[in-house]
Amino acid sequence: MYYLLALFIVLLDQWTKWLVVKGMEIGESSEVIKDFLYITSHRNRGAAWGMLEGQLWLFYIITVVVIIGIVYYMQTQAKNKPLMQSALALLLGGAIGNFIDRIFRKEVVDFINTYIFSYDFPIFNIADASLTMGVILLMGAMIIEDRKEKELMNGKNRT
Ligand code: KNH
Repeated sequence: MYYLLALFIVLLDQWTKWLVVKGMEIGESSEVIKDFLYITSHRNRGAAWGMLEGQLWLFYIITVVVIIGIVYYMQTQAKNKPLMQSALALLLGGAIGNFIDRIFRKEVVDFINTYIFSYDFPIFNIADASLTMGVILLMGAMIIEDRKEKELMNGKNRT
């Protein structure tokens, strides 16, 4: 079941956050790849880019809605659609990972500090990466499913 993939993501996310919390002071930064990748211990009380700082209740509600939506979607639409199911598993794992932080820490631990996209790209974590990849993969899966249906329909019309 794809829930195992989601569980793996949650465990990986929580383990890396635990390592950062235990092993680093807030604000401390260690270089992984010069001018490219650093591990910087950071906390975020908001959503992406620190939006809606401190609105924890709003985040709880959105996250619960997101999780329910994903599970519902997995059980209905995404049945025997592996690409869509894995995208949903990535989203589920990421959402739960940050949800755990928000419940137990009242903030999210971030540590992946990259300078690829733009100089001031926000520091994020495994859960965010999983969410972002899930969003991209889900959009891809929808496009592919849509194309398949069109071909199927055209095939019927042609015969
Ligand atoms: C990450 C983001 C692009 C755009 C949103 C959507 C609203 C609702 C619940 C969550 C939120 C999200 C979900 C309450 C880092 C499940 C850093 C964030 C996004 C999303 C726009 C911190 C994640 C920046 C807390 C991709 C953010 C970033 C969250 C979703 C890129 C769709 C780079 C990734 C690689 N994370 O949402 O400090 O700002 O870790 O938890 O905000 O709130 O990610």
